[in-house]
Amino acid sequence: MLSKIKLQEFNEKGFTVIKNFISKKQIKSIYSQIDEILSFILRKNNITFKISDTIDQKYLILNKKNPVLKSHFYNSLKLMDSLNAVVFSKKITNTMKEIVNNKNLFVLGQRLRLDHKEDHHHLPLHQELNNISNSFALMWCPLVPVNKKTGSLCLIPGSHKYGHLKYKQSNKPAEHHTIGIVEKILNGRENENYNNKIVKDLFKKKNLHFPNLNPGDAIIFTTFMFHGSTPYKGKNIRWSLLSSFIPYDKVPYILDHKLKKMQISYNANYNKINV
Ligand SMILES: O=C(O)CCC(=O)C(=O)O
Ligand SMILES: [Fe+2]
Repeated sequence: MLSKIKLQEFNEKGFTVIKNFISKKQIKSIYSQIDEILSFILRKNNITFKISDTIDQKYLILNKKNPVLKSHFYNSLKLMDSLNAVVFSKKITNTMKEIVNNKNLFVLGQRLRLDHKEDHHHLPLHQELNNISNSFALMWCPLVPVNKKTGSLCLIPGSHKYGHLKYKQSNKPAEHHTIGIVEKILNGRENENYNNKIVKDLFKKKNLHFPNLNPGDAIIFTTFMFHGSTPYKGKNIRWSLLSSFIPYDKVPYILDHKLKKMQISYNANYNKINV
């Protein structure tokens, strides 16, 4: 059972942290599957590696020797039964049911993200658009320790209360934004007209919250919560597990025969969607 305090926190701040949401054993099962798949790809392609190499080393070797196959591997990670077993575990689904207050969930977008020095990824601040609903919860669970220093997901607590905010570039995927970049905001280098006064006031260094998480601790946040990330500065790879948990009765597509796509477009007015 999730405590009342956590639920209250989720509703008030737009997010909550659950320590040890994923167990050491579950993390191990994911890593061991990754290890086997990576070793298989390297062996089959005659790419030299040592059995004693860590999975991070194996991944970086593949990245260097065959970036295309690295991408194929990356795209396949979400299919791993170990990852899906964790996402669909009773503990996780039951907790997410409490959080979104519905016993009947759709689960979408379960995947692993990898961030490391040679593949400098980070996401500018954004709300979670282009999903199948405007009312759901997301889980972000690092499999390595993360904090402000290592680089991490960060959030703007309470920002969900404004609902959907349209601003410059909000009509495209966050990975294509050239604004709302967390590092720039932290260093006072983003002097941008976001074309929205509320957003301008929100995207400030003082509003950014970086969680301090151990492997398996999860941060769970809601659709309109502004969040982004900074590049990983740790030695190896930041592996993180993500998934969306959607109450089935908040999905316009299942009720509106005129809708051609399940995903809600970036241009939609998310505040007017009333399912
Ligand atoms: O892991 C990250 O950098 C953030 C992920 C995220 O917000 C997303 O995929 O929408
Ligand atoms: Fe996101």
